[in-house]
Amino acid sequence: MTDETYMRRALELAEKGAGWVSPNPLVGAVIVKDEEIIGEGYHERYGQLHAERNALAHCTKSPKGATIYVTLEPCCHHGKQPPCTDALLAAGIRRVVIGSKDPNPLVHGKGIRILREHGVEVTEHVLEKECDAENEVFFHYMQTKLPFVILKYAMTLDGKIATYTGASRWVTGEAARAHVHRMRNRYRAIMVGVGTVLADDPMLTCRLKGTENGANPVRIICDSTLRTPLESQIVRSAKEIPTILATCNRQEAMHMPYIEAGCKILVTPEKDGHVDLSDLMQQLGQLGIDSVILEGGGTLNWSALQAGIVQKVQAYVASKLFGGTEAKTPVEGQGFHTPADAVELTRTKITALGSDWLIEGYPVEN
Ligand code: AOF
Ligand code: ZN
Repeated sequence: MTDETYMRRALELAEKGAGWVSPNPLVGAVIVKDEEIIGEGYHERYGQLHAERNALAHCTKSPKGATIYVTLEPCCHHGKQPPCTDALLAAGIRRVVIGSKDPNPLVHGKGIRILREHGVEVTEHVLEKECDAENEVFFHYMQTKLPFVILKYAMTLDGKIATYTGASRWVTGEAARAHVHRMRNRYRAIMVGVGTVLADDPMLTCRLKGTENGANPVRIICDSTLRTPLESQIVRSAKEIPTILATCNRQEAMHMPYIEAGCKILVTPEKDGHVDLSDLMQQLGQLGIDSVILEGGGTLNWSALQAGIVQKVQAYVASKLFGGTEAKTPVEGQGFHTPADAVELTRTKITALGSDWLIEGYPVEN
């Protein structure tokens, strides 16, 4: 077995924390002695044990002299949990194999240094690209204090998100829709415009199949003038599922009924007659929200692209055609003047989901 093989297992374990550790990183750890895995663990819940301590706790044999594979550099600071470096040294771990360096300034390289100073052999950069990708949200949030925003939409092969009558149930098939719900579990918040609430009265919850238990995302409605109906499903369930209304309306008397219903109100300056999305992202970041799925209509999506807040695009493409000059498309607004002005995506990836496709990519910063 190679270092990569064990690191791949550590990555699989890290993934199990998806949806439960935000805004902390997803971290997995595997302890190996004499070519045998003697302990495994991952960061399971925010505020709880880190991956390394969980793996040590699950060891079936003494970890003295063993090697630990961990997807992220072990921490060396006191946060909600004590330093993992202390636990590794106390357990007599002889070698530490690391995927990503921790971008947290309290750790960043210091964890590695402490281990080496104590005579532990440290191997860095094993499956580093994969480990960095696993924590793309954590890296972005740690470095910018802004949420990682995923622009998500489902469209037909001719680029429509609904028929000309506005009907959108369903554009894609079941496999793609199940994937959407896994994403709602994975990311911390979901954002729509008030138009979507008025048209569809959605719940925006995470509904996973079978026994899988999904965490509901925080729901954010961009509603510059506060038109969200008090009797909408989202407002009526705001005491159970965190809900934020982002508005330019500063009249506190207008806020009161929403606050009484359990909603949180965030006021932003006005930008072209809408909520200022850059300002909103700063406020969400301060609230600890590390990631947002943007399921806007075409107007909100265009504003988000123009504001430069989008880190990733996820387009679900159905193998069908709706046609119609009036049928809505994912990104509306004025649009760019020339092809040279376009938002370009890099590191694109395509995945088959039943008879549909998921196309993902990262906007190139201009
Ligand atoms: C690790 N293993 O499993 C995790 C790490 O408040 P705390 O104590 O949970 O600390 C959170 C920070 O610790 C987080 O920002 C990151 O730097 C590191 N997370 N480190 O070695 C883990 N979850
Ligand atoms: Zn730690």
